[in-house]
Amino acid sequence: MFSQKTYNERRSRLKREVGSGLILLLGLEESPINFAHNTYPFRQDSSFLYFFGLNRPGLNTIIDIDENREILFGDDLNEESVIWTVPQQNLSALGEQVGIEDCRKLDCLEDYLKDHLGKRILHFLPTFRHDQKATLSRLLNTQTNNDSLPASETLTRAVINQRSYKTEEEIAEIEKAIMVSNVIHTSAMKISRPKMFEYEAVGLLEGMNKSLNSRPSFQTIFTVHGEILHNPSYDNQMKAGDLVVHDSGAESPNHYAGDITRTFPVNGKFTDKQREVYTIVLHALEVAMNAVKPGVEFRSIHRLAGKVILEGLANLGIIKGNPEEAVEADIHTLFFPCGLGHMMGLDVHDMESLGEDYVGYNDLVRRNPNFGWRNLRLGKALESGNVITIEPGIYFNPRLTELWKSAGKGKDFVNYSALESYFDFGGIRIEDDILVADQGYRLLGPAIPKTIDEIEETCRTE
Ligand SMILES: [Mn+2]
Repeated sequence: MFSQKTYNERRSRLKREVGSGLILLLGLEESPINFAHNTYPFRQDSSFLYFFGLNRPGLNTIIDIDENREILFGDDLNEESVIWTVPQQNLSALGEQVGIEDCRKLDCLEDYLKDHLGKRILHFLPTFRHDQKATLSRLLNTQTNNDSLPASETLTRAVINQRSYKTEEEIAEIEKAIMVSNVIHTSAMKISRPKMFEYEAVGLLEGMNKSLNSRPSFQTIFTVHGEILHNPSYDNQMKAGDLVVHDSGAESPNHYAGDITRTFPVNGKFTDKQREVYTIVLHALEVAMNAVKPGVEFRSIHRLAGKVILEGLANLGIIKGNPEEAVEADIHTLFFPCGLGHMMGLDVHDMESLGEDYVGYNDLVRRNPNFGWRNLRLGKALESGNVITIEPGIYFNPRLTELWKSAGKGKDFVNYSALESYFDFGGIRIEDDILVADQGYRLLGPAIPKTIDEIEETCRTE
């Protein structure tokens, strides 16, 4: 946990920005897998962590701006708990750690709301879990079903506005997470070999994550079919000549995320064809990073990366015509149908539960609804203090290619017969995490092997 001062300052600022009313900030409950007492590992809501720091289920809070009061609601463990759990701090001790003096039993929250609802503005954030929606629904004493509950736009925007700019202590946390990623990614390169199954590698790598007192910040992607962007299975047997796309992250002790992708050859040596495509993606990453500075719209950097990718593919004979015109015609989306990056912080896709468009877009920059572009989570101008990922890729997806070809899409720019020889290639993505700084960017965490030479060298050494 950070110091009490950090949480006090964060809440003070929130109160100033929201102005008046009551803020109801719900913590999360345990989430059952197959029966009530067999639960997923607990992880607190990120906005709750941001303002209250407490990673424990069964807590809710009220920030009463008008009466300048902050209340933590929760229950102390009962006597029988001595059988089941280790001693835990009681509620008032928890509150004290994060600067809250007023601590009350959980069921007092309902009474507090009853006394104040109707007379005051109530602010709450969008919910993303059914149990949260149900709790909110019960607390508001409404029959309205789930999604129609109106979250407070004022509060949502205020929270996003605070969480979008990272302080030095937050950046230090993110860098701790990337230190773990460094160990995991270099280990992945060393341990992977032909005949090994993907799940064998993933098991070792996630175990390594745990052994460093950390945990994955999202579900690991580790696949020889990198052309499928969210490939959730690890059933393939790796073979010589395959490329592995390994996209994973760790969560720091204070719950900040890292998100790193590396692509490497299973047998430790890139083929000429793989080197050619890898070089394009790495170049796109470098060009994109060098374009980062405050005031630059991220959508323009995404477009720039798309252009670099098409120029590279033109050199390989896959693209014909002018790359500038090709990118204007959205041809890059055939190879790069996802976004160049996203905000990162307490969530790997930071604040996504609060609404992607609030986080990544504004009145000046609206989301482009076209294929590929609509998956870009961040489009607006970057600002100093933002932490973002940069993750260009080239994906040779045979099914997508067939769809385009049969629809006659992109025929003026795509040499489909040349492209067919890449149908067994897979995909390549390279991803780093950066801080937008006053003059440009700062690479976060240690330098993780990234060039062809560095990767082959890492694969070679034990
Ligand atoms: Mn990412």
